[in-house]
Amino acid sequence: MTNSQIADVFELVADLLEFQDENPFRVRAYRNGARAIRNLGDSVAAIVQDDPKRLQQVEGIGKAVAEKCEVLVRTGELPQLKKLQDEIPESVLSIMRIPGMGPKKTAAVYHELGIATLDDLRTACQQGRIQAIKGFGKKTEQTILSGIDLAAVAEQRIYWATADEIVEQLRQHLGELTEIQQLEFAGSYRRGRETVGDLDVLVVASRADQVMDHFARFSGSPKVMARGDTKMSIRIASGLQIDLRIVPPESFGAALQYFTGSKEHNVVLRTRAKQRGLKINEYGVYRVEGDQEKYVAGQREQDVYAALDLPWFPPELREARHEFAWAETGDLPELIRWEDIQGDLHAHTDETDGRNSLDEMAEAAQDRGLKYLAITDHSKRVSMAGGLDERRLLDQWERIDRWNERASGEFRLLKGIECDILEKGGLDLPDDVLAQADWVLASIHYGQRQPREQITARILEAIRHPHVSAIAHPTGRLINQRPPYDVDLDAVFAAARQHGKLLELNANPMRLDLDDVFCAAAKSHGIPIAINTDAHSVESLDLMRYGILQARRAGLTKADVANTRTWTELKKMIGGKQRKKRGK
Ligand code: DGT
Ligand code: CA
Ligand code: CA
Ligand code: ZN
Repeated sequence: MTNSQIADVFELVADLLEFQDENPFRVRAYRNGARAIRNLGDSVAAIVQDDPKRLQQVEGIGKAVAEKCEVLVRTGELPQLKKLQDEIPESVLSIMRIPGMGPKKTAAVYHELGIATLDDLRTACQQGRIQAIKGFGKKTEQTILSGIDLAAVAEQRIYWATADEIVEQLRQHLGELTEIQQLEFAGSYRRGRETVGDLDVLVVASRADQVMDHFARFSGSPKVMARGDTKMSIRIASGLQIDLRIVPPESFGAALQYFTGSKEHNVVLRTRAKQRGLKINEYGVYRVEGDQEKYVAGQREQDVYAALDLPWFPPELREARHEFAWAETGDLPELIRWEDIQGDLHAHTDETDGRNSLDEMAEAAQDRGLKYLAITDHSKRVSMAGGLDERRLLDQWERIDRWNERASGEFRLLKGIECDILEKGGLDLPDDVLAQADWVLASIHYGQRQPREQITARILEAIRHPHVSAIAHPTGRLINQRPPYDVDLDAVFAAARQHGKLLELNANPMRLDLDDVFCAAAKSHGIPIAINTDAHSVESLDLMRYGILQARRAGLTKADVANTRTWTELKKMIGGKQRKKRGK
């Protein structure tokens, strides 16, 4: 079990205990434990193997949580959680996850109105019965209503990053079998979609029955939904379904192509095949001659495409958007890769709400092969995070100057700031301070629910501001949790283009604002995208890969991404058009 899976279990326990109105101290012990484990550099599983007593020395992990970690790691499950789950209807959980609900409010609607499902809750909101409960108002009712739709989706789709963890475990698990000759994960996971509905696994193996028996032992004891000769589906504890298919070697490429999808991409292929007197399915490409079908291709994916006179498509592009038109004219983009990234333009330190010091962040960025890192802590308006006022910011920049003077290599730290765009408009720090920065991000943390005109006007004003380099998280969405701001992105694109400003693709797998479609739109406006981790710790500098994946889905190349440039090049790029505007 990974740390984040263990943390999820404890958070669930905390939620369920709180729902049952348990002692708040007990609830807090589990929440603190979950947070500590999520932030822990070492793997809990490894500590348990090595010396379980060490767990209690971790700050935030008490005796009870430490003992339960041991049980979890050794058995893969927690009896206490099982008991809670028996007592509380499962559908209640999805109510709890709605923004603004939480365990306490969920318990209130459950006990007062007997509401246990999202559908019940929606009806009750529409009938105005929720606002009658103590502690709820008309506004809460509205918030709940808009949250229900998000929650309904969240129930069915998990983050790509979560899917990726499970894929890694399943790869290891199936890797234990020597009977497996080929193994690949297809579906939306392979296409890198930001959320994944279920996993699709393809296998070439000499003994199907053994593979299936082994598959049934993955991750504790999953529920076997269906088992045939070549196909099997399981559901693991988290609720995720995994479809396994065993295919003959001469069909592996065809199956990989077919089950990678997307459905829409496959529809185009089928039509194309027909036009050529061919037939395509998950077994191969066949030439149709009278009532005979002759196998043409199927072993390798590229052969399948070649049989239809098509190049091999990177899976991220297979959404039937532009890929076929590009192939036609030979313009398939060479998609951005992680190795192309030179720097990261959004990172926090322990000066505000980051976990690591400036020195630690700098070292970690160098370890990852980056050539520059912009330190962009929060500005003072974000008081919750201990945002920086002028004095503290200038102090930090002085330390950055000194750091760069001391450093011998090529790597440098950039003097940056994530400057808040105030609710009433305008920036949180004075111009003469911002003028001294290498790199200024502007972003919205407050007033996110303002009406469209107001929030758009605030962002446009920031874009026009001479010292702003880029807009950080331009939509503010949290995938599966919080909808984007009601912002007019067309207006944002137009302004960004006019003023030579960059837009951020936040690489955090729960954020990824801009999404693939918006990134492609930004590109079509000629706006450079900055893929930033928004790292709040050294480990989260690794989030870059999720941003890259989304950028690839948008068809972005190295040239479309600003931080593939050296700092000298990038400085010229943000300086050029912007300085002209300033009349220098
Ligand atoms: P998901 O699981 O909802 O995140 O999305 P996918 O794309 O993984 O969809 P899934 O698991 O239902 O099916 C995997 C792939 O199999 C899908 O991308 C394309 C292919 N496929 C499934 N059903 C059909 C179908 O009815 N027609 C065609 N042409 N392809 C299909
Ligand atoms: Ca799937
Ligand atoms: Ca599937
Ligand atoms: Zn940030």
